[in-house]
Amino acid sequence: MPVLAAGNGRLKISVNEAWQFYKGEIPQFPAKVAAVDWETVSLPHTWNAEDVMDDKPGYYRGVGWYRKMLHISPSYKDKDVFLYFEGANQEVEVYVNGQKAGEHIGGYTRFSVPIKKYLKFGKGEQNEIAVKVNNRFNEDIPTLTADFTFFGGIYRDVYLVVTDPVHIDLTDYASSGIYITTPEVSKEKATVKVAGKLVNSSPQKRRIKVVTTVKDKQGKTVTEKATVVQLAAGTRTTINQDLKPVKQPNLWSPEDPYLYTVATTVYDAATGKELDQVLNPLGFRWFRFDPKEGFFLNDKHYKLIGASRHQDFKGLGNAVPDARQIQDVKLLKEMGANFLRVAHYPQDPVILETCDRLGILTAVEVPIINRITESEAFADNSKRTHLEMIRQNYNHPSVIIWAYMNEILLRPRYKDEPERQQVYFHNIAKLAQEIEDLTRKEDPYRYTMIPNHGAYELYNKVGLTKIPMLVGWNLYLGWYSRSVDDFGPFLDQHHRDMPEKPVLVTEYGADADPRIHSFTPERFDKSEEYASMFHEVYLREMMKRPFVAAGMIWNLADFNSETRGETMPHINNKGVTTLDRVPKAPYYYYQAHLRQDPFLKIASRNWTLRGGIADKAEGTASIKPVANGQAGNSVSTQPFKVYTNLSQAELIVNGVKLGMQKAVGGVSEWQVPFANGINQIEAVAEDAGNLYKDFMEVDFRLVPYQLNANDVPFEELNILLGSKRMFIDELNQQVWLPDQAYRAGGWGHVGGEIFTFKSNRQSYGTDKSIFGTDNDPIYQTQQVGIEKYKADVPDGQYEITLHFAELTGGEPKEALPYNLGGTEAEEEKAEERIFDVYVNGLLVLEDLNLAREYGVARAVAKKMPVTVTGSKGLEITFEAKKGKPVLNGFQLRKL
Ligand code: GCB
Ligand code: CA
Repeated sequence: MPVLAAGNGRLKISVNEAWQFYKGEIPQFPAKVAAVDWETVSLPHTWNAEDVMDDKPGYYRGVGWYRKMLHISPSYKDKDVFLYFEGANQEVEVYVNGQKAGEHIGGYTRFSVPIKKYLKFGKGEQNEIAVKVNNRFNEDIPTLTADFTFFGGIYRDVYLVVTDPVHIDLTDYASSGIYITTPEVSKEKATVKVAGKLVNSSPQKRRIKVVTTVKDKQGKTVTEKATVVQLAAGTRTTINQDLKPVKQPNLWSPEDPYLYTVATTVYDAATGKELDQVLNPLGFRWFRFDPKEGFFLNDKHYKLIGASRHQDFKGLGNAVPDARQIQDVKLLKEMGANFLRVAHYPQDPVILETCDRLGILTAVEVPIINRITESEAFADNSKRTHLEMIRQNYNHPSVIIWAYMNEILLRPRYKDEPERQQVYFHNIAKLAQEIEDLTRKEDPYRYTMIPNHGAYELYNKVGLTKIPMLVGWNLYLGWYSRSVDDFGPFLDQHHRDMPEKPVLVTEYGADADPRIHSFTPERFDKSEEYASMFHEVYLREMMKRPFVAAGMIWNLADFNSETRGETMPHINNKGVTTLDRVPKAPYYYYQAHLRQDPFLKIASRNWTLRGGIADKAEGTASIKPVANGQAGNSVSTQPFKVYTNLSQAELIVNGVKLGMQKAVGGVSEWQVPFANGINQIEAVAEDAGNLYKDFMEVDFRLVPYQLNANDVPFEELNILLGSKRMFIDELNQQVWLPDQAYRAGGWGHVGGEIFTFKSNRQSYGTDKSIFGTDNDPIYQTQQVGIEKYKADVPDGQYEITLHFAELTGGEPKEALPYNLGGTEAEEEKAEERIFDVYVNGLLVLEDLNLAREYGVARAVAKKMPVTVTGSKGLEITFEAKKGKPVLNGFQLRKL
């Protein structure tokens, strides 16, 4: 299909509206369709937008039918007619008026179905289009397993295409039918070659003229070639055209993504009538990867820094409108990136179109992930999808790499049968070699790549670092394993062992749940602060090493992964933006490093609701901020970061200057005294006489250091037990703080220890998602063996809420398609516990057995009013009957 608009002689128009949809089989199709309980939907559409987010494991993977009546103009009787699908996941059959017109396998590539011979052209006559789509697991179709959700449906646009019987082929793997190459490009000149596939479906032989015109941005023709060919009736042919070189071409680059347009027009040679036209983009550039020095485009060195992107969006699944997808590429460009890894599968055509326009270089790949099936059908489906990918995207100047096989040795099959495993490895290498050979033959002008996970020896042993031209490593040192300090040495080892092999960091990232923060960030705590640290280190280490050609953040945005539990069930939180593309701090960090224009942003500028305990030394703070017009001098001092590419920045908090701080590695940091209520924070930097500013308001919930102090009005306390992280509950506008050991005048636990997850799956607290709440982090940590919880509140009326969840035991989880550090998952043992809870001596919960009464991993919140008298404060006592008592969360509210 034309990547740009269709020209004269060809009609291409979307048919997205008013499809009827039915989730399920229609066993007697085409009979009985009328009896089906259809609902009306519009494309793009998925049937999994909701069930992937509910508490029940799994989601519908099976058949869905779509049906639509289409009136076809009688004037198309002498034309060819096609349905063109941009993508449907993943096995598709297309029926026209009850007859099967075509089928397609693979959820991420386009396909066109000729439907002419099944159509009725009578005036007012309706044609029934029915499409059966199936997203079941099929062992012969990649992807078999992966860390993302396989949404079913016709989730991209569908078009009706009408052409003259003589036309440029749109059934050559659904490509545009035109393949443009630029074998030699320099500043002085560029050669252009075009291979065009032509069809004559008419019963007569035809003489046609094919004119290829290259136009610059202004529409001026810079080179042109006409070829006259004879097309026998009912045949196809390929023509090859060598165009006169373009002198002094405008080169395509990230700074100046200059695009030419190639129009291929087919005329009737005798009458001169235009029969068909297809437009394609053309960018002149040359490039190479050097194993020592990295990547060069047009002889200029570029460190390729960017991200991978999944195609889903909050609430929409994978059925995302074009305009929303284009925004993602803009988001990447605004980050200052110059690279997009289109992972793990080819995406909507607008993605590469936008990369061409914005100057983002790309790698595109087929979704062969984690494992293969050693069947011929699997190999055939893999290769065909790969071929579709190449042909459909052949003319995009933004594409420089074709990739395949992501982390194919992640927990390889047959781990207990070494000999069988060798055969499996051999079959993987064989398939890789076949795809490699196919790619080099199809497209000798681009690079090939396999992205591996960090099992360095294994990939070398199986040969997967030798077969492709480029080696990609997906590295999570400091996340799934070891420490961020091991990242640099890993790269150095690659370079020592394979000095001739260019290396790209095809993935790296750390989860950040934007609701979680910590000033003592740790691996797996999901705090924005840990992720920031991770990205700061990784970018620095890659920048230091010229041999590292590229780094691709995993991921541009959070994305759906149905099997995931953890703090935000079903979502992988490694995005530098959220599921609806709100930037997290690392996004701004990249802006500070990658953007050329003066840049300054508050790192956690979207963390607007915060809280903390008043500093101990009351009244001695050097400044006295005023919040809400109410004077007070108690503050909570917390670290605060600004990202900038200027040399220094200043911070002004509630009108008080906190001084200049030098930016070290793009980071300026202060200790900010937050007052209770609204705090105004302004960051300012100066460059060449211009001021650059960022501003935010922080709504700060100050908690008194002493509960009986009157410098801070006490309202509520929300405490996470067994946790060093904070949790922001936006809905309830509550800030949850980490627990502390009890201290007099304050609050805290007495006895017990932090819950540790006894599984080889890795997690901060449990990785189980918690039923009955969206605030999973409140329940995912706990104090085990707790004896008391105390709060030295003054006499008065309070409400307390005790939060519990049983974190041990439950259904064993199957090995999940992620967690690169771990081996096969195993379940930790269920612990039996029965305990009593007393509040100021009154038995409030007797024989509490969480597992028995509520089941494993279910949120239990017990709320009760309490009157405190006699200056005794509040004391909650836990008495074990069996096993160890636990407490996950504690809330205290003044009535
Ligand atoms: C990987 C995979 C990617 C996962 C990612 C993760 O290495 O290639 O599909 O989403 O790790 O977050 O675990
Ligand atoms: Ca589209």
